[in-house]
Amino acid sequence: MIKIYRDHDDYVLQNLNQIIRVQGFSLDALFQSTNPVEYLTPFFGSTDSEPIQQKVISIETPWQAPVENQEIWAAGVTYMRSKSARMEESEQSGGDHFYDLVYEAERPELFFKSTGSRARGHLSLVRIRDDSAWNVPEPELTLAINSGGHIFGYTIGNDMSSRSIEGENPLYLPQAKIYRGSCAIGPCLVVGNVITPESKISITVTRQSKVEFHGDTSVSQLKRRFNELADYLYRENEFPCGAYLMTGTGIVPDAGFTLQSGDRIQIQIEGLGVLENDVE
Ligand code: DO4
Ligand code: MG
Repeated sequence: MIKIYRDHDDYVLQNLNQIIRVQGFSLDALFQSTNPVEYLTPFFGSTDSEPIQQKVISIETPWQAPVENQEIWAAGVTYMRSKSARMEESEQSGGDHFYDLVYEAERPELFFKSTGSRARGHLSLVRIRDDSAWNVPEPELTLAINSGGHIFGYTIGNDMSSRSIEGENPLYLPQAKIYRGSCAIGPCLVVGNVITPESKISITVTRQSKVEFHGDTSVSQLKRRFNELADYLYRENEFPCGAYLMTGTGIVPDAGFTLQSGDRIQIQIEGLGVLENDVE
């Protein structure tokens, strides 16, 4: 397992206790490689690599989102909890039936979420829309898929969402999902098979030092297989620099909860670390 952290234009790679700052590394090249581990291994023996201390990698270190020219997409209604929450929020608009249908359908819901330049990294700010009254974070296991459609790694994604806009009309989904500061990715890209059905996903929202919301789930609750989601994304499409695909949320706070400015969001996925962002 190799972890890749992005520090402006530099990259820090970690393989167990070996941590190096590397020159000439490109995420685009990694996502274009047919064998990502083979692409990464020579960096650990290279004279251009500078060994650095373990303490550089701590939860207090800000990192940029590990994204270059990868598009970031998302899957929806892949957990029972997401289906039931969406059906509740859209009952009045008559949109509830669509969520029921897509949960059972062979074709998953997939939507465009962000470009790399718009994505926020670990310890940067995420936003809620000024014209939205009901807002939530969505903690999502995120797949790294190479240009050939092969899943080779994982990261943590936060699919920030407006539930009021989404609930008003399902056709407003892009406005509920895609706005400035609506996507966070990080803290790093993990290359390797680190995720199992037992992997736990959890989220804590802290407001003025008090836990306002906590929830958890596990990957076993995901209704779809990773390859099924990746295959649908790549069907009739091409991703010359690969793509990230958020796999949907299995944790949705009850209707009384909405995010506020100043809230701290911590998303933890076993094997991947913690992605922390405050709300602007
Ligand atoms: O259909 C609406 C969005 C669903 C979503 O983002 C999720 O289930 O995570
Ligand atoms: Mg989502």
